Amino acid sequence: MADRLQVLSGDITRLAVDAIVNAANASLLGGGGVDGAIHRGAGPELLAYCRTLGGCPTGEAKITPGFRLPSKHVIHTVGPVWRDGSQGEAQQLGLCYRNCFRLARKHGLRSIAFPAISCGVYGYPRDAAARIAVAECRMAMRDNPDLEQVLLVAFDESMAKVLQQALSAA
Ligand code: AR6
Repeated sequence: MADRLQVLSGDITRLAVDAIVNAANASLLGGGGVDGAIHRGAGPELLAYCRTLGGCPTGEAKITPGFRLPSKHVIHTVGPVWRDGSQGEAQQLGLCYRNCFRLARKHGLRSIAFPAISCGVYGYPRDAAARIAVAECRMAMRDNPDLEQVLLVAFDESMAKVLQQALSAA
């Protein structure tokens, strides 16, 4: 099981997996960070498609094609903005992962890559977010044997370290 869940460093938009996850905002109309990179990689067709979706509340997820990306699909989810930890942030972040995995199962996906949802401009403390990510991935993989590969993608080495620590701690 450990092999099916891995930490990877690099640019998530380069990955040829069944789905990459986008850390989007509620409009689903693009933004900075990983969201911007995904829209640049997918091309304008993604924005046109997203305009038909009517946005996405925090904690939920919506699936689109990957268009010009090497990944077949993009699963867009909206992480919580970190306030002080007492506003349901942990529950909402857990829901993001859960709803992405629900869509993966519904669409028969076997490989999925996540960025560190909410760990950029949304300000979620990285170690706490990494623990949630690992726990949710493990649970989803237990429930869905069709998931062959789950990648936690870090864009910089410090995030990779935090994710790796969470992976080996549990
Ligand atoms: N590949 C993998 N990870 C990346 C990439 C990439 N190409 N680019 C950035 N990251 P963020 P959030 C990492 O800010 O905190 C957007 O404007 C980054 O280093 O992209 O959920 C949306 O539209 C960080 O570790 O997402 C929303 O408004 C992680 O991805 C808002 O930002 C998440 O950082 C969402 O904020």
